[in-house]
This record gives sequence, C-alpha cells and structure tokens, in this order.
Amino acid sequence: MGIEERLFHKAKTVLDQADNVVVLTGAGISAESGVPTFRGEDGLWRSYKAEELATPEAFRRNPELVWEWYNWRRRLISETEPNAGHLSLVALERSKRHFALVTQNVDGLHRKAGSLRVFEIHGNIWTVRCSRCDIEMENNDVPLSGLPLCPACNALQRPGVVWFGETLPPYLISAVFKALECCDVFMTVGTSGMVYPAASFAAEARRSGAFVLEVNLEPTPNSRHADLSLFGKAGEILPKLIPNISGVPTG
Ligand code: BV8
Ligand code: ZN
Repeated sequence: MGIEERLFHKAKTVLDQADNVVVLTGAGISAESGVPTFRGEDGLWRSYKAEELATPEAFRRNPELVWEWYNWRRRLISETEPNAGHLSLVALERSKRHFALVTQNVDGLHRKAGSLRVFEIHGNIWTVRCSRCDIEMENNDVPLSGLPLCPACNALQRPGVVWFGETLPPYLISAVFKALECCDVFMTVGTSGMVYPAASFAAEARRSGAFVLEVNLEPTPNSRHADLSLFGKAGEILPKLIPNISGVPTG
C-alpha cells in the first residue's frame, strides 16, 4: 500500500471510529458547485477588496455598491446546487451520535444538501438585517428590487452576514468552542485558515486532544495543527472517506 493509500486508510479508520465529530468548512467545499472562493485565482476578493465591501464602514459609505456585490453573489449562488462534498457531510452527520458542522460559508448550500446540525458562524446570504433595529428576515429575491428597507422602522436593511471587524454571535462562538472541547475528530474542509476566529479552531481542537484531519486543495496555516492532511478536491475525497451508509441521494 503506497503512502497516499496508507494516509487515506488511516483517515477513514479514524473517522469511522469517531463518536463525536466537528467539521469546519470554508469556501473550498462550495467551489465544485461553482461558487467562487475568496482567495483562489477565481477569488471573489480579486475583483473586489474585502475592506471595500465586506465591512460596516463600506456599507455606511456606499450601500449601493455593497448591495450590488451581494446581488451578484446571490444570483450566482441561487443557480448552484450542493455537490458530492456537501452530501457526504450529510451522510456523516446521520452516522454520528455527536456531530456539528461549523461553516464559514454564507451560501446556505449545507442546509440545501440536508445538513441539520449546522452553525453558520458568518451568517447567511439569504438573510437581511435592519441596520437600525436589527430585525432579521429571510429574503430570497434575486435580484433585490432596489435597496431593501426594514418593514418595521423603514431603515436600510443590510446582508445578514458577519463582516470583517464585526464580532461573531457570542452564543454561536461559545457553542463552537464547547463542541471543540469534546470532539474526537475535528475535520477542516476547503478553508485557507486565514480568517479568525475560525482560523484558531484547529489548534483549539488539537489542544483538547482531538485528531485533526485537513481536506484541502493545498497546504494552509491549519496544516501544522493537522495530524493528517489529504490534499485534493473535497468533492472527490469526502465521498471516498465517508461511506454513504444513510443512503443520502447523491443528486
Ligand atoms: C472578529 C462573511 C473580533 C461575509 C466573512 C489580525 C490577526 C487576527 C485576526 C484579525 C487581524 N485583523 C483583523 C482580524 C480579525 C478578522 C480576520 O481574521 N482578518 C483576517 C483576514 C486576518 N476577523 C474578523 O474580523 C472576524 N471578526 O474577529 O471579531 C475582532 C474584531 C475586530 C478586530 C479584531 C477582532 C469576522 C470575520 C468574518 C468575515 N466574514 N464572510 C461574506 O461572505 O460576504 S469571511 C470570508 O472568508 C468567508 O466567510 C470565507 O468563508 C472566509 C474564510 O475564507 P475561506 O472560507 O477559507 O475561503 P478561501 O477562499 O480563503 O479558501 C478556500 C480554500 O479552499 C483554499 O485553501 C483552497 O485551496 C481550497 N479549495 C478550493 N477549491 C477546493 C478547495 N479545497 C477542497 N476542494 C476544492 N474543490
Ligand atoms: Zn428596522
């Protein structure tokens, strides 16, 4: 058995035997669905700069531009479907007593695939939130007709996502850190390990004694905390790692 196969077999055995699994996903798991990642060659940030768009200051300065960017992403995401990587994580969730899927993605594709125990720590692009009274609601219009206004106080609504410089919902973060404390296996899938606090989860899980498994196209800052890294496409690796025992329709 070659080294690759041995590593793969080890990863599969560890995942099979785990009773409590936490998975962190990033933009890379949605890449094969056609959603551009943030920092790859087709990266979202290439055409735009994060500080220009995904910040509260940018929204205050130019809400039209920020909504134009989100409308473009909403349209693009509305035409995508979950891929084999998303579906494999549904099968994994159904096969484990204790399971949490923590995603940095705002595209909603994990829920669309059938995942239930999902923490969307950076929010969801299909949610809009009032910039004054914080009331949140779902809005699936593609595109939004003009700048959306709050039905309660008529102020401007913003995308229901967490921008740079904004803190993540505290209840979500404490739930994630509790999950990291008790998991046997922590798997990262398709994340560059650049954005905090998600970028600190692998080290945290390792400190708590979990086996850390990385699935990504290339090495990342998470790699040094990983017991084992499998480099390749999530949509190809995950279906081989996770037997579809629960008969999740593979689309
Ligand atoms: C916060 C929602 C408290 C919006 C996003 C200095 C040091 C440490 C921290 C900071 C610092 N300066 C500022 C900070 C804090 C900042 C931060 O981390 N900045 C970074 C850039 C240094 N973080 C914050 O502000 C967070 N809040 O910390 O609050 C605070 C406040 C102020 C100051 C300090 C602390 C809030 C962060 C949330 C930002 N919102 N998204 C939206 O989406 O519109 S972040 C955005 O990046 C997305 O959520 C995205 O998911 C996320 C992370 O990127 P990735 O998912 O990893 O995607 P990326 O493209 O980078 O990588 C994809 C990977 O997949 C690649 O490795 C690629 O190889 C791989 N891949 C590609 N295809 C495939 C694949 N793998 C497998 N298969 C494939 N097919
Ligand atoms: Zn309002």
